[in-house]
Amino acid sequence: MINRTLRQTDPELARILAAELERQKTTLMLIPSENYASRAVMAATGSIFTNKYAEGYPGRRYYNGCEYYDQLEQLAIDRAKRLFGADHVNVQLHTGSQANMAAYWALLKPGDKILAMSVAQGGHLTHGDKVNFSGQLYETHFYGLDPETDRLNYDMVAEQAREVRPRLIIAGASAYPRIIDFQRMREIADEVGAYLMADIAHIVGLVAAEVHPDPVPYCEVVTSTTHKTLRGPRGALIMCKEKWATAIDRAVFPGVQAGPLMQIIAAKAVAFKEAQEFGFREYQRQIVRNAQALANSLLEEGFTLVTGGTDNHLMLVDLRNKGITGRLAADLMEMAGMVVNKNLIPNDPLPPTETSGIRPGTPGLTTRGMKEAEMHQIGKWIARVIHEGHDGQGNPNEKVLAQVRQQVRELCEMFPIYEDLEA
Ligand code: DSN
Repeated sequence: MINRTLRQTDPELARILAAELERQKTTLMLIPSENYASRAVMAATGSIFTNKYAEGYPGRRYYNGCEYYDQLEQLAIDRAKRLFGADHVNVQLHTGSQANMAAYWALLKPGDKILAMSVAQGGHLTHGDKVNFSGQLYETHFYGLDPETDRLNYDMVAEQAREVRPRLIIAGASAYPRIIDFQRMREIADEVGAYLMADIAHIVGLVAAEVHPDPVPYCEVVTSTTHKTLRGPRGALIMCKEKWATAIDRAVFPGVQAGPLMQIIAAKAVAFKEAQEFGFREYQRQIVRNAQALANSLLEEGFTLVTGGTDNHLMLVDLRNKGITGRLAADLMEMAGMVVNKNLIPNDPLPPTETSGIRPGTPGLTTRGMKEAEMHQIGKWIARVIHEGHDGQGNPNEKVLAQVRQQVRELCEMFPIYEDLEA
């Protein structure tokens, strides 16, 4: 929080924080993996729980003085188990990458085969990409999307699984706008004798609210982050079947992590409580309705969407028919106050630093209380920026971008966020 103490102790940082608060208040958050944490989540994150080492688990710590840390971690675990109906939950993971690392550590030996969706088709770096530890430690094979539909084709995944005979199949993606059929993935895994892991970092809130099919009954292990659709602190968790509880806990500590971030675990406990409160399900349903409204607004403007639309919180816009790269589109949109990220589209001819697409999402906009009418308007602003916001040579049209920036600012004022935060 920006407060007098910080201003007095470190005015330089306080200035940066004040500027970032202003940015968050006055711009539209269109990055689907971001959200606005509640004041309660931030209060726990910035609390005295930051002061303690608590290596180990509740009742089995390597440090003294952990009475209240046992209580808070158990509270987080119990709430997460209830929220997701999981046999066992580990809440100590610092990041989604470390959650995946610990899951592989528990399930696999170095050199084992993994079958997952490639980054080029919407998967995640930690699902076996060669530049990541997962691609270096394990033999990785990738399934893609159906070239006709850009959707998962489970028969094609099954065929590949029969050829590869992986030890682990991963279901989950960072840029896939459609429902994932975890039951079908389980059938494929069973047919070839593989474990099934779901990485639900993006859709976790939708899963918790039963707006997306639940992977927990079908997977040995489910990993997730806690700061995206779940709207908690920046962090992660692992859920697993009871049979894997000890292996997962050992893989997390001492396997890949040492001291847990107890202030973040406290904030996770808060987020799990908030996710069980009245309103959370409706929030998740509105995220999807908003994504569909934004998708329709973009379609009306002649944009091409990968798969033609969305079932979840994000959409992938293929910009090739607009003669603009994802990088330039995202940069122009930022100048107009709409913060989105560039993203590869399936079989993208451009590298990840340029890309042919953008990946707008609606969790943050929905947290601000925006609904379908606002999504429709935002779609029109995106279209204006991409159609008129540059001269075709990569140079911004300052006048157009300033006009949209002003309209965005006015919309943000109508749907305020962190209004009462001290600046
Ligand atoms: N950075 C996350 C995302 O934006 O999807 C994945 O790690």
